[in-house]
Formats: sequence, structure tokens, C-alpha cells
Amino acid sequence: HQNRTHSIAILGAPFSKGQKRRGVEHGPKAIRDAGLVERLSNLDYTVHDFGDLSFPHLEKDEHFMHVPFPRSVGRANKLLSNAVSSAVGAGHTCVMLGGDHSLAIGSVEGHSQQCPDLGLIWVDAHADINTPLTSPSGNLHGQSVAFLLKELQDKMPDIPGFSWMKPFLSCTDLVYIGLRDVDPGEHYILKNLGIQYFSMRDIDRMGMQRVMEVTLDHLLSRKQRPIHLSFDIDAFDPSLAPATGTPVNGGLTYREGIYITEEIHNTEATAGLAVDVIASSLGQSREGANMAFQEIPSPKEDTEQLRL
Ligand code: 4U7
Ligand code: MN
Ligand code: MN
Ligand code: MN
Repeated sequence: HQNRTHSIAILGAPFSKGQKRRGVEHGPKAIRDAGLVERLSNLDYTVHDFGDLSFPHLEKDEHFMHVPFPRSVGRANKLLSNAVSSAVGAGHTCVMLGGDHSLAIGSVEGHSQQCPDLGLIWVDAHADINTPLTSPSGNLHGQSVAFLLKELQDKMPDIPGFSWMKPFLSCTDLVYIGLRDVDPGEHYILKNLGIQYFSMRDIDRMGMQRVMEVTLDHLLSRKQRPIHLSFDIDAFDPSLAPATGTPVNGGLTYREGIYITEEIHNTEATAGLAVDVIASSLGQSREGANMAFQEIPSPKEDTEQLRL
């Protein structure tokens, strides 16, 4: 068991306009109610819960091409980016609770303000790398990665609400895990840019241990750097995480998902499941070394102190 040298900032982002259905804005409350703060505190972290951001409702936010709510999504991500940047700048490890996955734009951007060399692990059934011109749905939660990548800069139109941000990530800074529902345009982009990804088929063939070896080697072999984990709960099999807008069969088992986050921790985010994912990426291990035991408690001595 290590001494926790850093503190954790929790930031809720109750936002759902990256897609057309409501509901996912209740995510932060659901994850808190499932006991996140207590679980992280039990891991010996100092936890600062900064509460939920509040996002302005924009009266006029017309579609851009077939993309709904562009200004609302752009504005929410700008707010989120500032909040994440302040939290990381103040020395916290930042845990952002969504909300839909368009929020990854601001979360990764804000993190990169403080850590320009970050690597990104994207755990998802989907690649979220459509541009407005390849997107079948128009929804921005399926386009987050396209906003981040320098290599796609000249393929992205000027979307209202996003003039504040410039892409900053290279495609070698990114690894996907869990893909199983990739649109044709997305597949072309992944292959064309040579992005490292592990689909569910790759996981079936290689096993998660090897997938994580290659993932971390890809991101960390040339330099030590911070890792941003963007975890879409729909990466898990729908039998584990049914309450998601875009379920796809054949997803990660609980053991595979938690193994990913345990491995990410070893290098130095359905509510209850999300807490497990976050806690294990911050050091909760299934091996059990989560509390500071100095010795095996002996019955001779006063056992009172060992009782919780
Ligand atoms: B999520 C989709 F077409 N690819 O672009 C799209 F299948 O954040 C789904 O990963 C995107 O849940 C899913 O709309 C976005 C669709
Ligand atoms: Mn996603
Ligand atoms: Mn997804
Ligand atoms: Mn989703």
C-alpha cells in the first residue's frame, strides 16, 4: 500500500446535448449516490468534491449541418475545460463524471492545458471519431476524438461553439480498447491515420493482459507521461451496464474492464460499475492491499483499534 501523495478532485458534468436523448445528465448524481466519494476516501485519498458544473441553456442553438446543439456542446466543453484545468493546476487528479461522451472534448483539453504531453486511452464500444461529414447521426458524442486530433484538423469544418479550441493530440498519443461498433467513415479514419486500437475481436484473440501490455508500451515506451483515461460505460457488456444510450452486445466483462483500470494504475473512469472503474484506476486492487496493515493482527494485543 502506497502513501497517497495526490488528492482527487471530483467534477460532475450533468450534460446530455451531445446526443438527442435525455437521461445521461443524471450520471453524476447516480455515481455519487453509488458511493464514489466514500470508496475513494477509503483508499486513503483526500477527496475534494467540487460538485456539478452548471451549464447555460442557450435559447438559440440551430443545427450545424445535421449536428444538433453545437453551441451548447461547445460552451459546456469550454466551461468544463476551464474547471478541469484549474483542478489539475491545483495539483489534483481530476475525475470527471458525465454526462454524455462529448464532454471528453473539454475534459481532455483542460487536462492537456496542464499536461501537454498526455496520452489518451479511450475505452468504448465506439470510436467517437466521426467528423460532422462522416457522422451517420450528427451527434457530437460520436465525434469527440475528431476535435482532439491534429491530423484531422483540415477535415473538420468550423463548428459554431468550438472556436475556443484547437486540436492538440497526435494520433500516436491515443489507444482505443473495446471497439465493436465502428462506422465505415470511422474505420477509414482509424486505418488511414494508423491509430492503435483493440477491438473486442482483438481482446478475444490476445487476451486483456497482452492488450494492456501493448497499450502501455505504445504510450509509455518512449517517455513517461500522464495518461488521460476516457471510459465510456458502454464499453462494458450491456448485461452489466444496461442503462446506456447506445448498448452494443459482446462487450467487456467486469474482469476485463477492471483489469484495464488496474493496469493503468500500476503505471505510476451503470453507477456502481462506474465507481469500481474509478476506484480501481486510482489504486483499489482486487488483490486487497487497500488498507494500511503493518502486520498480521495478533489476538494477544488490543484488537480494538483494528475494528472499523
Ligand atoms: B458514444 C455512432 F452512428 N457512431 O456517431 C454515432 F453508431 O459516446 C454512435 O461512444 C456514437 O456512446 C456513440 O452516432 C457515442 C452511431
Ligand atoms: Mn463514447
Ligand atoms: Mn460508446
Ligand atoms: Mn454513450
